[in-house]
Amino acid sequence: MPKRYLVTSALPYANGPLHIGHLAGAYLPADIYVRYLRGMGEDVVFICGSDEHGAAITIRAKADGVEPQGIVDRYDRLIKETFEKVGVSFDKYHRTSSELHHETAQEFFRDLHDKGEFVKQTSEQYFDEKSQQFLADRYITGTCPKCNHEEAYGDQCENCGSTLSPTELINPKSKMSGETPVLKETTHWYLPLDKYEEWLRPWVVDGKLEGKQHHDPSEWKPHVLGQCKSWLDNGLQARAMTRDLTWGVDVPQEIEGAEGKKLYVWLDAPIGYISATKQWAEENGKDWKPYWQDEDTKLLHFIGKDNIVFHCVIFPVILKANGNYILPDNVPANQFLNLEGRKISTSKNWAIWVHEYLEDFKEQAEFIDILRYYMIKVMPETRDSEFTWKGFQEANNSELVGTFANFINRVVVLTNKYYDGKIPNINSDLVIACSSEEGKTSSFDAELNAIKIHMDRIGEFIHKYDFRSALKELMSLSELGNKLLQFNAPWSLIKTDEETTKVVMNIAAQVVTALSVAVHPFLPDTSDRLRDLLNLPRIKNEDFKIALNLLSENKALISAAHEIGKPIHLFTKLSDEWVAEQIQKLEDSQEKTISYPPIKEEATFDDFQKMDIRTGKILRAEKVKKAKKLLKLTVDIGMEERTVVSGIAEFFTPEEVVGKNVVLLANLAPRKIRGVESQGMILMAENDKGELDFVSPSEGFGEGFTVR
Ligand code: B3M
Ligand code: ZN
Repeated sequence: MPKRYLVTSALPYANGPLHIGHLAGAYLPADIYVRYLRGMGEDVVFICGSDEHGAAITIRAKADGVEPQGIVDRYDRLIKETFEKVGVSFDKYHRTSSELHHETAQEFFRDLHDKGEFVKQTSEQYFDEKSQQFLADRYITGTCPKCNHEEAYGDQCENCGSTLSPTELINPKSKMSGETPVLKETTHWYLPLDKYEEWLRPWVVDGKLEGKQHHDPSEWKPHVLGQCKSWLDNGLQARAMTRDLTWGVDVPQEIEGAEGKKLYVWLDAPIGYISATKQWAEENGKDWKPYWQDEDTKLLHFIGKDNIVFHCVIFPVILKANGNYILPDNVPANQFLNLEGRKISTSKNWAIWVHEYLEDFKEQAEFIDILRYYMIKVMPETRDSEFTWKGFQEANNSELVGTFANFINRVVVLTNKYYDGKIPNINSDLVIACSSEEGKTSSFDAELNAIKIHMDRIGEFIHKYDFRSALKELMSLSELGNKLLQFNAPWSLIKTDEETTKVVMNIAAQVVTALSVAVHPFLPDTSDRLRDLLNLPRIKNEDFKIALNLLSENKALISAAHEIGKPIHLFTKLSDEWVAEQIQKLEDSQEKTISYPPIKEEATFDDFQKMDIRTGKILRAEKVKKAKKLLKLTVDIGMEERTVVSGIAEFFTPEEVVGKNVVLLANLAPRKIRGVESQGMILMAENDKGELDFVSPSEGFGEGFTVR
């Protein structure tokens, strides 16, 4: 048994929001695992954070005309907030742009450098003369030499899947400037991965490290092992651990030739797990070292399948080369989640963005957990899987409403009706009908044992990273409750045998209480609502274990005479129209990919000060003859009236604009437009389709106040 657990989820790139594929891949499974461990009273730390370096971020920043720091600040905040709302319970969500991370990553680099683990090599790489920089693989596109796809990347063709190197591309183009790059010499530090094969192969294939059994390789998912083996079989090669970039962690400056060099993002990002743990320890008065350096720690990386090689080969090599660190016990990577028959695609906007989903349904508390439930149900654990809104509806209607909520509701209703909401006191020797098989008899103790068996099995599946089966087991616990009611029919039994009815209803309440505990790792919010309904405190660490212990001693989870609340709707049905609406929304979003114009050149405060901007109110408006786009407006700016010719006629009629509060650039040089002198300019907001709208101060702020 491990003494403690360190669980990590892949650090999301801070260059865009999270979609459901991310959630199902690396975050939900880890969250269930960790919540379960906490419930069992284990010592566990759950780590994640934003990956704020790498080519994708610089490209995004360039495209938006902003600094990379602006991009990462925006998405770090959004991603962190999304995780919180959807209940992913990291102990620390950190950032790789933090100082602590830069220091930690540099220390690693320095250590490996001083130990002589790197090989310095000079090679020719593509250089963009226009933007004066070397181009990392992802900054170059061109025609794939294998399939002739015209938009292959420098490291990979997404059309045929081949791994490429930038010099293989036909017609290479720089993504920074669009120019054809030239080859230029540059020197980098390489990690000769092949040098480590001697221990790496037995570690991956047999789970053996230095002759000792390190982990059980049969616990690794077949597709993870398969990918690792194929990497090993294809022969490992030296991989550059530095890049010529302007954004990232600096190569420690005292190392000769460090100038202008940054750490390769795949060297720095996994070290982010360590710096995040350090930050967590500092904030909580703990020692981070045992979590990374003590053999008794079980280290687990939850990731998506595109990150397997980095977590199973490159990062372990780095940890082992350092010498002070443990290696992961397992890397339970998931495959990909597709959406309505297509691959999720950020660039094509074929995705369900988690923050948008949360915003759309923020009024209905249960929607967070319906999403969690359905994503666990279709989690791509061993093969690619599929999210459909129809499936989402079915999971909600038949399982969450039909099985889970329905059972709970019946128990709450009957307990209120028969016993004023108080759990009945019972004679536990009485015989009842068994919940598992019609016609068999059972007892209070036997039913508690049946509950425990389900809860134990939930744990066993979770330990095997089989979250889909764990969820099914949870549902069979509700099913047990439904059968208990069905076979004992308390609604008729009460007419002939009140005492036995009490036993049935008491057991039913035990099942509901067990559900409130067992559902917590999967649907934490539902657990909270259920505990509130039962008038029991919300779930804390160790509660899963405490419940198991009580059950094994034939003790009740909820005691006689305890008063529960009135019936509530935990989940409600979703209609076919609702499903159609969601699909429509997805289709519509296809056209809605917004492109933002780049930020203009910097302006000084003095530039801004030159402008005299005032609030005003439109008094009169008329069309300008023979000009489809123009309206002639009379604007009251307090001290005087101005005539302004404005190009808004395509969007507003004269009648509509009279009375509008507007913002006016008042010291713009007057200009004759179609024979009318325009004395200023109304400021309008313009969206990506070129549609205009007024920028309007509130009523009472309308006439002649300054805007600054
Ligand atoms: N940011 C890649 C990804 O999101 C990368 C993971 C880092 S884990 C250390 O797919
Ligand atoms: Zn190709």
